Amino acid sequence: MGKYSIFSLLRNGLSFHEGWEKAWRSPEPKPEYDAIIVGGGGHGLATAYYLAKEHGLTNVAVLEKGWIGGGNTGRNTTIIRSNYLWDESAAIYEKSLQLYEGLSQDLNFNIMLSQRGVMNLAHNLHDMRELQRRVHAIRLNGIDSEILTTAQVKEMVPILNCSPKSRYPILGASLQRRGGVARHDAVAWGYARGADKLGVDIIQQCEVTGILREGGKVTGVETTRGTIRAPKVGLVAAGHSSVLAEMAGIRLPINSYPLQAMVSEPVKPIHHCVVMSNAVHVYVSQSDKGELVLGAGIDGYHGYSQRGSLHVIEGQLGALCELFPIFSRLRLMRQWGGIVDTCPDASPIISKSPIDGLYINGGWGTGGFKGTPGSGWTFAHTIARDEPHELNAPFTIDRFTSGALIDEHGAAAVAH
Ligand code: FAD
Ligand code: PYC
Repeated sequence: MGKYSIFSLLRNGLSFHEGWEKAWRSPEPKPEYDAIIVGGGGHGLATAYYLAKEHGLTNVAVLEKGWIGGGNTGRNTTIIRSNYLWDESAAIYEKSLQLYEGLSQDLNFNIMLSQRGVMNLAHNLHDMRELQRRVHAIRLNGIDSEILTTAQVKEMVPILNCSPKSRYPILGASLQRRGGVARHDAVAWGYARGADKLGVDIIQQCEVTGILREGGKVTGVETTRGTIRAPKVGLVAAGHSSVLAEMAGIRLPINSYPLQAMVSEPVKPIHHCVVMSNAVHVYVSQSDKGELVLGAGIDGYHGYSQRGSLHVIEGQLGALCELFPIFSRLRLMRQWGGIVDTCPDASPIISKSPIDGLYINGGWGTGGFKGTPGSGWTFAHTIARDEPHELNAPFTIDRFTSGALIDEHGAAAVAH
């Protein structure tokens, strides 16, 4: 108890936090590990955590070129849900949501999960039919999802402009009540702390610059901190998946785009669920601090900048003010971007590769935060056993040559 008392807080504050126990170590890289994970975002850290926890593989390093969670993990708008069309996607995203539901307890770290509901608006007959078809498919998979009438939408979100005369009339919506938000940094930090405690080395400021191979097998990586050897290497570098794969001579069917978001000044609680509009490319939730968290679609051009274009912001804010006239006088505080790697079918790759011991996880596009626990859990299985779990077996690289695509453009929602 004394450790957490007000006196302890004061003592640590006055001593410039010198006495705090670090949440994870900062070790020097060893010359060799049993497995290396490239990328210290949520997916990479979750993979390392489950490798250690579920498979007893603890001689593992996570190599991160910047700081953990500094990529898309710390830049996303924190929406989680499992309302996908196809059985393959429903299974893996639902596994992820279920892991999220127990994650604070599992990691003993509050990820601030708030299952406040995710609503997708329909503005025309096509939207409505797509949502109805998807809600039926989701329910057949035993996952919660429902269709709302315009009146039910208005009751749940009174500040939405539901007038039939509005520029974007609302014909109805889909709702997943178990969907919501979770604190993105906490997810990365919780997994980092959990993995570190199990013996995983988390090595920041360590960029992978080459992938070592001998006789068709991976043997390690070149980094800005020297050569590190391992018989198993997992690439989990969203935003740079194809750059990393190229180092091993593999060409991925991935396109990289900036995706941006912004927050308003904080206001009193006014918006109690997540509302997304695919057709007009805007979505909004309210953070615990009171800021409105606003997102849009991807930029129109490929790029590796973490900024985004002004015209996307103009379109997004125009749509926001049509849908929520009450927000038109809000001031915006910050805007930023991330780099999203999109696959042609808007589904991820969690797969073995043509090189023995090299595994690839990427292409989560605009929607991988919700997938973080499920991705790490299935990728750890794939790496530890050298074969996919049944949940990620459909998400191979081969599907782009076999034709077994998993088209999720509808469920990928606003951002595609
Ligand atoms: P990252 O967190 O990007 O981790 C990859 C890491 O790899 C980075 O830290 C990077 O520095 C590192 N790396 C790259 N190259 C190297 C190298 N050569 N050597 C070592 N390390 C390297 N998804 C949702 O589900 N819900 C949302 O609401 C949502 N909103 C989004 C909003 C925005 C603005 C953005 C940009 C994305 C959003 N996403 C959302 C998508 C989601 O953020 C990503 O799909 C997800 O975070 C990917 O996680 P990750 O751990 O794979 O990637
Ligand atoms: O996948 O739910 C999502 C999402 C919301 C915003 C960006 N991606």
